[in-house]
Amino acid sequence: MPRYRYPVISESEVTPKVVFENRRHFLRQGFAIGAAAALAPGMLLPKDAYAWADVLKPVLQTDLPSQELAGGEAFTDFRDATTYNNFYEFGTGKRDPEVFAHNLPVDPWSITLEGELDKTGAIPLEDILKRYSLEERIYRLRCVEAWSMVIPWVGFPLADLLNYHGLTSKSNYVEFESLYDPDNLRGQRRSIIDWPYREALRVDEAMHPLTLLAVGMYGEKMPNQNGAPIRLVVPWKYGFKSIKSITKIRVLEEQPTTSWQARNPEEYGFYGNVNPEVDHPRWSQARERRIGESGRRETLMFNGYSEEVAHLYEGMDLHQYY
Ligand SMILES: Nc1nc2c(c(=O)[nH]1)N[C@H]1C(S)=C(S)[C@@H](COP(=O)(O)O)O[C@H]1N2
Ligand SMILES: [Mo]
Repeated sequence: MPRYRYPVISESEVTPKVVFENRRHFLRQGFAIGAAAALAPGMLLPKDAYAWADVLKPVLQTDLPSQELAGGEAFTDFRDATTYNNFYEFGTGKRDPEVFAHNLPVDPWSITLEGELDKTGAIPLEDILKRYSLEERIYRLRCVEAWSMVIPWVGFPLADLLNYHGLTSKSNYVEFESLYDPDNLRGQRRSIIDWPYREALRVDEAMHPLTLLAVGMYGEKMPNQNGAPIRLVVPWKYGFKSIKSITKIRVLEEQPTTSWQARNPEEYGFYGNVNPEVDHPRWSQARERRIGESGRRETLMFNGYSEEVAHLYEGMDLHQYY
């Protein structure tokens, strides 16, 4: 019998309440300053300073959505969701992203679209945001390390972007790349994984209405440590598929290799679907720790989104395609 280990989250790993309150205040204020400065006439600011944040501001609502929308599950504390993170560009410690992600250069930001699309090119994020209407979506995020959170995300379906740019008959896979900038992203000065962080989806997964490009959470623009300014959220897959700080989207005919597959193909498959019946080679996936709770919950097939996504994998052996 294998002995399973679970990552432990100690109480000392989260910031005290006072720091959390300050932090929220700071985030809001910082946002207001950025927006106001860009609008003030005659100021010597670069023309595009916070152009995407200006577009985002009017559509964000700083109130939390009603708890009912979470289907009876409590939201994870904003504090926990922003102080217990995986973002290896800033180091492998759960606190590293909160401590170092102020170095993430988020402005200006653009995404380059390449490959099997009718329209390709580098698009400024503000132009992307102007095209689509943003929605608030409450999704569970289940990390492969057997912890999970419930987060109100703000974003738009990836399908909207792909439809706009036009898929071709050869559009079988969608690959994503995160920012590569070792001067600012200290984790990239070490070969933790094959940088830049790369992830990919099959095109039907990418086009699924649950697949979200998120630009905010908890009614705020995306905190740097959570993948500012734009990240993926694929709620039925392990967290590593939800790639942060996206700079490139490449549509391909052949299935690409992801950074996690390249690092350890036995442990991380291409699909990464949440599946309590397929264990990670070093630990069980049957249960999870919801951040903020003390006990453990049963992990649900496809993270509880079976009704929406199980049909995508009909006839596939999920032990083979993990
Ligand atoms: N670019 C990038 N994206 C990433 C990661 C990363 O290290 N780099 N970690 C992934 C993992 S393993 C998880 S569980 C989620 C965590 O998201 P959160 O920290 O916002 O909860 O981000 C994913 N996206
Ligand atoms: Mo993860």
